[in-house]
Amino acid sequence: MDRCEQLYEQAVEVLPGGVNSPVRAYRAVGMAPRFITRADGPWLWDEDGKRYIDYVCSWGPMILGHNHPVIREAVERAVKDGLSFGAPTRREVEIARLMVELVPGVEMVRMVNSGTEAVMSAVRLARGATGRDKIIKFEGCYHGHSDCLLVNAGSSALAGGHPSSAGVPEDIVKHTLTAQFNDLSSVEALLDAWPGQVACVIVEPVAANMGVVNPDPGFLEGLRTLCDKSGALLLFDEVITGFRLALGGAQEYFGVRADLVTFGKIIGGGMPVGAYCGSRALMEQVAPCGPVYQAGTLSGNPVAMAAGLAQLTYLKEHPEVYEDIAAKAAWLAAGLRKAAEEAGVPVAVNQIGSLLSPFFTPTAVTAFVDAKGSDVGRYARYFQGMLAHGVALAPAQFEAMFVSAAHTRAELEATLAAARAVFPTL
Ligand code: KE4
Repeated sequence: MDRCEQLYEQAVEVLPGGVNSPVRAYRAVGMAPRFITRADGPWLWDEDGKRYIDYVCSWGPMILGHNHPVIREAVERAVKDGLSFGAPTRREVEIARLMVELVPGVEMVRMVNSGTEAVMSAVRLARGATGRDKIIKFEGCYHGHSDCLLVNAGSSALAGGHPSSAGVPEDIVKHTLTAQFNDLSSVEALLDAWPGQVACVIVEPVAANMGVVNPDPGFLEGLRTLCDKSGALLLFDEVITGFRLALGGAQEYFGVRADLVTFGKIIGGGMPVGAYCGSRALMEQVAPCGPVYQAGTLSGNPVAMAAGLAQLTYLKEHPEVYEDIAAKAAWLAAGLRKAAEEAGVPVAVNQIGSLLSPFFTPTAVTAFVDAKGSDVGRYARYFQGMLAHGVALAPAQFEAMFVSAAHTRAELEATLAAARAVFPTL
């Protein structure tokens, strides 16, 4: 038994599944999880001293790679002034002004402590602003673990066999309507069935929690039109795509404007941060300005703000990062397709910007049904083989791979060499 396995034995005694977030338990890939001791650039090290090329990147925040000096030094400086005050600070104003500058259509920002909290609050605001109860989400999309969004969810809820969670009362779930990603008619049917009752349509502009599935041309534009016609607000959950696809996120990348936008991950630079944003008219309905209540002890935490502000400022000053990481991801995706073809293994690799996902299926993956039909057992064997070759992928099929600015050609080539060795064994 290696040290990770020994530690896991202790962990399961005191933590449900031995983890503080389900996907980390490696249940979808059938092995004991790696316990990480440190990270630097594109690398992780585990308790057994093994080094891995990291494509989880903390599930998205580490767009510049781990332990980036600009972010580390900003945190070190902030810590010296104190960890938390429960009072407004200059940095909260600075990061909010920067997000208003960079994100299309955003006039005001409210900081919270996670993507879940951001989405939960944005849905409450949509309901409060419209006076409507229903929301429309998409099967296989994941928006955090707030009650009304744990319905046909993706990510680890799906991988773990509970896309709709126990403990959520039917009285709450009944207001959450489910459509199909890339199927505008499924959205129109729900809006027609519940005229004047849908507060918002919430979507991951790029579905990244069923694996990566790109929006069909016209899909996001179609959602915009349907929302305008029905009076529902369009809510882009950009916890993954925000500051990842472009500085202005998916709104900039696809040229489609949402009414509300949620963020997490990258805006915290690795610290716990989420945010929901929108027009002044909408956001000034949030307490203390308006009747929609939301609060948080550690919201806008000064150390977390320092990390987030450092990362967003760096990205603004180095926009070339986006072309770099997208090119790296495209090169990797092409290499994976070639390696799988040479091994005679049916693999569909979806890639957009610095996000990519391999699906073990002979078909194209353009909808949730395609992703769900992929061979998750083969993915598990692929994961284990790549890990043995020093490459740490998402420990579940219904996740994304993240490429950072710290991944160099050397790591990408090592990743392809590992894939060429592993594909023929699957
Ligand atoms: P958090 O509460 O985990 O910060 O964010 C929830 C969330 C909201 N919206 C989207 C689009 C998300 O992808 C997430 C969280 N992403 C998962 C990865 N699929 C986080 C990893 C985990 O659950 O451990």
